Amino acid sequence: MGYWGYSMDYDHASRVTDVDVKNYTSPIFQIILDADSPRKGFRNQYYEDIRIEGDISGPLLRVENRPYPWGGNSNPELGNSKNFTFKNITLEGTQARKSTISGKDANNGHHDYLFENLSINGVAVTESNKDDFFTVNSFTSNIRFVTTSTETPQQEPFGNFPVVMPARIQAEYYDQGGRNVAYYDMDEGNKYHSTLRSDDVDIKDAAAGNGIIGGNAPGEWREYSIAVEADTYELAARVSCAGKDAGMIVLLGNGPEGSSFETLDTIPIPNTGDWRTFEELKHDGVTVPLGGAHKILRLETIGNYFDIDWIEFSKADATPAAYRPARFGITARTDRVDIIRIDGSIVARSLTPPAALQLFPAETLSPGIYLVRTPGKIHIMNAVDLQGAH
Ligand SMILES: [Ca+2]
Ligand SMILES: [Ca+2]
Ligand SMILES: [Ca+2]
Repeated sequence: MGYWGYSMDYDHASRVTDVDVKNYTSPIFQIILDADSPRKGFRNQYYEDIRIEGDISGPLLRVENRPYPWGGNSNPELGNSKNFTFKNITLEGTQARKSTISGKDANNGHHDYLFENLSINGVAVTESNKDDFFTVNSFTSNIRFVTTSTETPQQEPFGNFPVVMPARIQAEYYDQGGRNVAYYDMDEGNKYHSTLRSDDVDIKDAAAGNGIIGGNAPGEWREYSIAVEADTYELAARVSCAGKDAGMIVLLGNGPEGSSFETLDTIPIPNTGDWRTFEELKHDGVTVPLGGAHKILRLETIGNYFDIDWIEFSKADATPAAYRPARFGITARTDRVDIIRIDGSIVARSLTPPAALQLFPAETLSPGIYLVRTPGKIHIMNAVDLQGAH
């Protein structure tokens, strides 16, 4: 692999990715600019995910402005080469000589070269050890060696455990893992500058630490880890919209990677008159055909923009264990609720009347799994404690 000056266009960007090289002993990346080249310098070249196996008898990279060994102008003036990226390049072996980046003079040099995750013989090449591997002369600038994480971030439930359904899920408590893993948002940063999360999802602050997700552009989505049984549920969503033709789909996939999504419901979202006017939309008879202890719920925008506060799954014959990633993970809505530790001790009990939940004492319900007993039913509750979130 190398540059052959006649065949390269000066301003023709190129991209080479995903290559394995074996038993090749000459320089792998070689750019020699001399007067035989028809253009001046090269630009915008991109190499990614290239693995070279074995020792090489020369340098890994050789970039020079000089007469080509087999001829050419003895005084080449070939302009500046700029903007080369070498990303995830691995030489599984040694180079016999140091790599070189060598310009001719101030007008014929090499600038803006980025080496991201370059590894030579098991050593990551960085700013601190680059001189062990590279010789770079003074007719160059902005030659950088950086390492970044190449691991795909893991998708994790926001509150450490999947939310046990039936429950209400605040829209802003989507999974952790970041862009393209736990959510997709089309523009960087939060355009509403909420402090609830700090990523690209466009969260608005509502009262008392509650978040609203706005800026739901078509195609954007967020995912939520849930535990859910196969059953038929009532689905509710609290939304607002001042536009028209808004909507979302509710999908369920296998977790935690969330593959094999199937659509549970399609929710057209009407104009509610104002972005600050919310309505609770309800859909009966939403069937979850296949349950699981760690499934992925995905909310995806299919129409125009809307705002969403939360989504809730409930069953007509059950009390929703409303999930709030706050001090306690439950809101009781029945005349009788016991919260019980796995060892059987009761930590909280509702009083009748009125139907208020009394905790014993209020601050001792630490994060963990509890059983919630309501008349005729036992539920599992995941209580989480998130610093600062209520
Ligand atoms: Ca955004
Ligand atoms: Ca958005
Ligand atoms: Ca909310």
